[in-house]
Amino acid sequence: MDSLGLRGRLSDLPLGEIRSCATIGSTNDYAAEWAAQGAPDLALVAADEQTAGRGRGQRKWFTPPGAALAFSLVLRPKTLAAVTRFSGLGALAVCQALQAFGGETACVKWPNDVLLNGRKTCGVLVETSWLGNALSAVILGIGINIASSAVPPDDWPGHHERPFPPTSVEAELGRPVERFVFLRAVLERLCDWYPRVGEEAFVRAWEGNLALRGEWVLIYSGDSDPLEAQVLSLNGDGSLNVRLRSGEQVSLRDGEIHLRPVDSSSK
Ligand code: BT5
Repeated sequence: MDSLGLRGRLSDLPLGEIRSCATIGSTNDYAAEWAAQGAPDLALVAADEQTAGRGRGQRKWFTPPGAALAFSLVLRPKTLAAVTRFSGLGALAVCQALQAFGGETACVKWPNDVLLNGRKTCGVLVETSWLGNALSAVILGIGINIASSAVPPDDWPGHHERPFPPTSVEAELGRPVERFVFLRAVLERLCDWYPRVGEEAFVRAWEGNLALRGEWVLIYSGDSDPLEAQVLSLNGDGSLNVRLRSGEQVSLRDGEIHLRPVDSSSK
């Protein structure tokens, strides 16, 4: 199954196996099933369109045909790295690919978004499969808006008002970008960083591309009142160090956490 013709384009990358199709529910769901059936490390599944693309929690991810990149990798990490690092792996690879394409302002909004000119071009969704107590696979899903028709319309049911409005790579770069050329650029960087995801150098590269560093943000987690804090740095496990107004430093773990600049909180 390779209806997007990706095997020929990506054959020299160290991917495990490549599958692609025109329409799928969610590439993350497909990858999780494939992992259960024995998909190899760095197996890739990509789709032109997703009918049930997912974000974190109950949120939806908009992926109309012909405009976006939607793909998932099955990872079988040999060394146990904190799962949060894999969100960083996906986001850093996209961020660096955008920079290589001339998007100098590309940065990673912790934990799982990539911004270009302060707008969301990409979301990363990391999920895990377990066999008993043992991690069997990490599913790393990435959605990137390439053409402007990939951007969810305001009346789309999954739309939420956000301080980082959605945009596309082409809209921000002001030129056409061939989707699968960009996919290749992302995967090159991802395959390059993957063996080093447990290293300090990886965390420092991720941290070097963090959005909102030094800025005061509101941190939303679950239903509790937002906390106001200053973004400081990343820890080795991928958690984010912040300083509260009281001066106390705390570290945030991935999950249902959202950062908002303080001055956009009323939006
Ligand atoms: C994310 O979640 O940003 C992770 C999105 C991951 C999508 C990929 S596509 C391949 C793989 N297969 C899947 O099923 N998923 C992954 P979160 O931070 O929860 O953001 C979700 C929110 O982003 C939604 O509630 C919308 O407000 C917004 N959104 C939905 N579609 C969007 C799009 N195409 N571009 C920008 N924002 C979008």
